[in-house]
Amino acid sequence: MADTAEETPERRAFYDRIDPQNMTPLWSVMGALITPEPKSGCQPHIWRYDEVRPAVMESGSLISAKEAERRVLILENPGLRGQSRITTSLYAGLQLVMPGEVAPAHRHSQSALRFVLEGHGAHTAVGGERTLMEPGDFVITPNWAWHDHGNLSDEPMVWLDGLDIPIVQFFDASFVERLGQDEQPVSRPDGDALARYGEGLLPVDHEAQGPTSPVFNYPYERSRAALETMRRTGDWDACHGLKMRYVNPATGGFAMPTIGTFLQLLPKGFTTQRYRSTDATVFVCVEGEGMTTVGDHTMKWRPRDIFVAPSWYPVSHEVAEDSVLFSYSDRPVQEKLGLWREDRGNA
Ligand code: 1HN
Repeated sequence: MADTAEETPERRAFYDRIDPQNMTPLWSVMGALITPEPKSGCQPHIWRYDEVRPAVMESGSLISAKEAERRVLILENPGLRGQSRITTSLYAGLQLVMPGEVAPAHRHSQSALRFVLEGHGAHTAVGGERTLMEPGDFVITPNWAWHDHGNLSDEPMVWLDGLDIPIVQFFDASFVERLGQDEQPVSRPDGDALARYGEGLLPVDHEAQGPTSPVFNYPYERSRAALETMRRTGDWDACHGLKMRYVNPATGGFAMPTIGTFLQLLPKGFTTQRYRSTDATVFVCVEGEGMTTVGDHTMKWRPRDIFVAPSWYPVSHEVAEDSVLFSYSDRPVQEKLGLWREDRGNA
């Protein structure tokens, strides 16, 4: 198949004639539409927390969480500026909630995850339950669930927001509602969802209420302890070290329908084999220090740094210390559509 058919004066004249009818020839664009492998505008990039933190803190005196509704600095992929995307299909932002502030209750079609970077004890409420958040916690807001955030601690809290905004945008399926109160009524004690659904038990007659995990805070302390116990077997995957997927305990599927989330441990001195997959991935360093090569782009990272690997770019990690990476991607969507592919080692 020719990439682009040759343009002759006769053809050009024809294209010009059909243009007012809102038609255009496939043979001029086919090569760009159907590429032999993924060709993304998304670029490898890193946001170093030390470098971006001052701007996040400065936003705290520029506008209140209430006025902003959500006080967030969007992380825009340099190849996708102006589109509010960190990858082609996903959104990311750094959200700041100052002591005493509330981010008012609303709900929307987009699903959201929070990955806590800084601060202790601020909370988010989902489905009538509050959860206190600590660094490394992975917190979910299912789509169309009321949610509000508050900070009763005496320090700022910053987390990474990950949303499926571009996916919902693609389907033109966005709705939002404001509750009209700062905070939703709290009807369940802290920790109820985790006790009910996250202890290897389920209520005997439990029926899934939707595609999202009923557990909405996966505390880092527990996930980290699991990795530490598992490392004793020394069962390292050549491409991933020890990589776990956050799971919806009611279905065994991903915790969120549109966003796959992962936590991986790479032991000191480990270098992973080159790996590529079609799900562009956002990584967050939780602990340790290392270096990731994405295509021909090498990025050195430390805790709280956020970096991106676009679809089908070869990825290799090399760590100087025991390191933990959280990551998220659109893998559940691609799997459901039969599109997801990976390539281990030969990338
Ligand atoms: C949202 O609701 C939150 O609830 C964060 O914290 C970021 C970005 C776009 C649309 C809604 C939140 C968001 C958002």
